[in-house]
This record gives sequence, structure tokens and C-alpha cells, in this order.
Amino acid sequence: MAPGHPGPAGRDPVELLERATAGDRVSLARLLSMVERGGPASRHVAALVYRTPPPYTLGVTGAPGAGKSTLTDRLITAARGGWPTRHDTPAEPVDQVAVLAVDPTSPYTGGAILGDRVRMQRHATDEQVFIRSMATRGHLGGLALAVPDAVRLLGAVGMPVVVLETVGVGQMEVDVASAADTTVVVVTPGWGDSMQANKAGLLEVADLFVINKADRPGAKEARRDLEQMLDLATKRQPGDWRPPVVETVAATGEGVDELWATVGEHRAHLRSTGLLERRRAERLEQELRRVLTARVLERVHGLAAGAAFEDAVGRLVTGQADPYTVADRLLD
Ligand SMILES: Nc1nc2c(ncn2[C@@H]2O[C@H](COP(=O)(O)OP(=O)(O)O)[C@@H](O)[C@H]2O)c(=O)[nH]1
Ligand SMILES: [Mg+2]
Repeated sequence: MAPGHPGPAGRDPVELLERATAGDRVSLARLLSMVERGGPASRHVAALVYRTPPPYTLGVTGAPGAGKSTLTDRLITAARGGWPTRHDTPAEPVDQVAVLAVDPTSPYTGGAILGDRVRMQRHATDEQVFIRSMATRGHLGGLALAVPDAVRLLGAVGMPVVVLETVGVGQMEVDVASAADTTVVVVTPGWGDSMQANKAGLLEVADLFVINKADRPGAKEARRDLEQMLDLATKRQPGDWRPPVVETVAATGEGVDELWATVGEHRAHLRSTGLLERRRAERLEQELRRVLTARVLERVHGLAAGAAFEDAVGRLVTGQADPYTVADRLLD
């Protein structure tokens, strides 16, 4: 097929986007696969969706097994009830919810992803809920680039709220997690869990803490640890947001309404202070840095292969030049 020619039916991003916007989930899934794989098709998708206003993104992060998927399942129900508003005013409706479950620690067919699916099964037949797992294909860096594209795509097809479930274990995972407007860090009662979250850098990105599995002993101690760390960690000005700590039992749904209400408060805070725009701008700046880094690395991979490269190595081996001169010449 000639380059630029639209692919076989259902492969052309423009056509797929039209169908996805009309509600076709198969087309949406295909577009997300393109984004996930990267390469020219994903760039085409990115160029189609950047103009639409981004959806409100809620990040749910924490260690594997903390109950993120179970909690996300509950949050879907809460979100479908609309954004909480002040007393006596009707809730601001949320007609659709999308979930992106990103697990960089498990291979694509791994147990965690299957677990996510099972945990959110209750919404499988709700047409207004779209759930999708994304896994690392190869390297995590690719995922860090793909997630913001995927979120924009979901916004472009009309999703007002995207829940981003990510495992928060390393710096890159934390970066992915913080691609959200409101980042919820989930810990569980038990010695050292809050400390682990602190070490993983999650304390800095948290807008809100959840102590899930509050049906187990130790919730009070976990709260005390978190509050202490919050006291030490940040220099806050009056009027600044202090991350609230909410206790939940995702297994039964206990505390989830309070959690959703607190997410709503954070959203209202971001909007009233202008922080929402500022943080989104900062994220775009970060994203541009990542794209630049990826492009430069691609170029390096291209340069570090082929005849000219072998020739350059030969010049080093035979002592005709130093590595810096040779590298400069390759770059030119
Ligand atoms: N006791 C208890 N177990 C829970 C609670 N929430 C989740 N779980 C269980 O914890 C396990 C891990 O949950 P999952 O949502 O997959 O965690 P994730 O890896 O963070 O997504 C599952 O067996 C859940 O049923 C809770 O509030 N209390
Ligand atoms: Mg999960």
C-alpha cells in the first residue's frame, strides 16, 4: 500500500476517531493500541486529538495489592453520580468514565492486569464506562509518553473523567502517576507502608491519601504516620492545599463517598486558584522534554549503526582520532 493511503477499513485513525467519538468502543480500543505501540500511527493519533480540552484526570497510585483496582471500581460508581457540589445544588453530571489501568510491573498477560479486569467486572456492561489496561511493551519510557496521549484521546472522544490506575514503585511510575490533575496515593495499614510511600517519592505527588483496608488493624497508626510526614515534608502557606487523609474499605465501599467528595474539593481548589491550568502547563512542559529526549535518543541509535559508524570506530581503533572528534563528526 502506498504511504499516506488510508489503511484497510477500520485502520485509518481519522475514520477510527470519528467512530470512537460516536461511541464505538472497538474503534477506541484500536486507537489506544496505536498510541500504546508508538511509532507513526501514534503520532497521527496525537495530531488529531491535541486540540480538545483535556478530561479531568484522577490518578490512583500505590503499591501492588493496596486495593487500587477495587477502589477504582468503587470510584466509577461514585463518579457516575456526578461531581459533588455545595449543599442544595444538584451534582454536576459525569456522563461517562474511562479507566486506564497501567501496570508497568506486570507483562501484558500478567496476573495484575487480569486482576484489574476482574475487580472492575461490575461495570463491564455499563456502556458509559470504558476500562482499558495498558502495559509496558518493552520499556517504561514509552509508557510515560503514551499515557498522556491516551488521556487526550479519551478526552477527545468525550470522556469527561479519566481514572488512571498506576503502580507507584519507582520514579518513572511516579511520573506516570503524576500525569493526573488529582493524584490519590493509596496505602494500607501496617508497619512501614507509609514509609515506603514516602521513600518511593509518592508523598510529594499526593494530593490526597487513602488508607485502604481500614477494616484491618493499624489504620489509626498509618494516619498518624502520614500526618507526621506531611507536617515535616512541606512548607505550606496559608490557603495552600494540605493533602487530606481518607480511610476506606474498598472491599465494601465504605468511605468511598467521602473520598469522591474530597476529590471534588481538590478539583474545586485547583479550579478556583488557577492551579489547574498551571499544573497542566507544567505537565506539558515535562512531556515536551520527554519527547525531545526520545527523539534525540532515536537519532543516537540511528547514528550508532551503519557504515559511517563502523568507519568512525575504525578511525579510533587505528589511532587516527579521539572519540570526541569522531562523535562530533558523526553528529555533523
Ligand atoms: N480486607 C480488605 N481487602 C481489600 C480491600 N480492598 C481490596 N482488598 C483486597 O486486596 C487485594 C488486592 O486488591 P487490588 O484491588 O487488586 O489491588 P491493586 O493491586 O492495588 O489494584 C484483593 O484481594 C482485594 O479483594 C479492603 O478494603 N479490605
Ligand atoms: Mg490493580
